[in-house]
Amino acid sequence: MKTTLLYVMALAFLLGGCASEEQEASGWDDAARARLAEEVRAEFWHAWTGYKQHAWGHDGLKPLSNGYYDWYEVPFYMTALDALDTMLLMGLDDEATATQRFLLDSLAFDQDVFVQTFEVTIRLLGGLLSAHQMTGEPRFLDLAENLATRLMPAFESPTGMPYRLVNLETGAVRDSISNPAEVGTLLLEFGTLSTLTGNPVFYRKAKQALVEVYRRRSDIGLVGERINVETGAWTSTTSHIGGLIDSYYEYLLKCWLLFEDEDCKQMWDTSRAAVHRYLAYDAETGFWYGRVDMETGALDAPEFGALDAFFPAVLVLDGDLERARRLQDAAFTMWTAFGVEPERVNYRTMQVVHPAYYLRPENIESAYYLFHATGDPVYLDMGTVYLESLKTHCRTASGYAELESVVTKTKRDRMESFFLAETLKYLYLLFAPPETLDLDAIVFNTEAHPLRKTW
Ligand code: DMJ
Repeated sequence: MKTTLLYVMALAFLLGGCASEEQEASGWDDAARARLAEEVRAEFWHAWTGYKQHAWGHDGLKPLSNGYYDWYEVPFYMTALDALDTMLLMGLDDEATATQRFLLDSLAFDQDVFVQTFEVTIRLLGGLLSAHQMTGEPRFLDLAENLATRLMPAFESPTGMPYRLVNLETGAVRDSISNPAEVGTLLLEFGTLSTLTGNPVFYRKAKQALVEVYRRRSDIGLVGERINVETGAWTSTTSHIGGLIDSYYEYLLKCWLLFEDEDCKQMWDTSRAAVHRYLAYDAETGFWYGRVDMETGALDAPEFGALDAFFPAVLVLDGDLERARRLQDAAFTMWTAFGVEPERVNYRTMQVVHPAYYLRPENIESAYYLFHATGDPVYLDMGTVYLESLKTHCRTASGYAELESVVTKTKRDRMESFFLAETLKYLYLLFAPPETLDLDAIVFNTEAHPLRKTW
């Protein structure tokens, strides 16, 4: 990394927003924050250069065997595209320019492969849109439009809810059993594309999909975790805020924040009320959101996990700081109880239900939003714990590895692209000076790609 850049960053901290008295009293002056931001940036550099050395031209790094993996028969450079806007935010400008050049030369979506509509939308389409907005490069927008056009056949189901898989070349579709997250987490990206290209069809299709999930909520206002996009019938009626459902709720609110779409606000307001009423749970161990039956609200399992930990961030955006703080306290307990958070825990007994840690960002993301909203240094303290845990348990010679188990701390040979897109981005932004990114001027998609309202 360039020393001049480091110097400029340090200076920015000194000149930039001063720490509040509360922060200084707790030992968090600007210099302390600058040190931590720089440490996170160095860890990003470590993982990025490992990816470059061992997995360049592929989707992701295998950080134990120093190999690579691809999601499909052809690579889409998932980690490079997912990490690009993080580099830009960290001021790694030369590296970002080189990566941009590589992506523009290499990305091609005319491939005879079935891809996952949701994952490709949040990682690739979201990455292309934020890259376009941050660099002003029109070819990123062309690529985004090309990709989204190839994804469009996914929406041609009897209900308008997209199939999980679509072939980018033939438009053939597969896999009719989907879930609210995969159906309902497309509108920020497709909607942004509509506003930037002037073609409303992307917004219309993605919004219809979201509405079709909402329409099928139960009488008490909850959704299940699996749905057939051809018949519209629920195939699993377990309801919660975790994986398979999580970002459906996130996008109901964020669609209102980004597009001021009143329908989204109304859908969010109704859904939020049901979620608070039936899922929230005060246990001896803290304030949690559990798993219930969507029809009756009867408790299915007192479980919460790494993915559920996005919800304090959503509560902050909703202006509900009281619930956000309490839930974040609980989510942080889940992290510290094991040294790193497990994928799922029983919050009554604090026994692990699913022991893996996939380098997920949500716990950190929520601490970042809470710090932004409150300025409370307790969230900076949390940030140092996350960073130390990651370095202690997940760092390898070439990057960062997931954990098979937070109990044994056995590593797993995979580094997901969202580690660079989200986990280290949120951790960096937590410590970086506020002017690094004006959070009030953007809305993050669920993969932490900032989308700017330019319309
Ligand atoms: C990311 O791809 C997104 O944050 C998604 O919403 C949930 N799963 C991962 C991170 O855990």
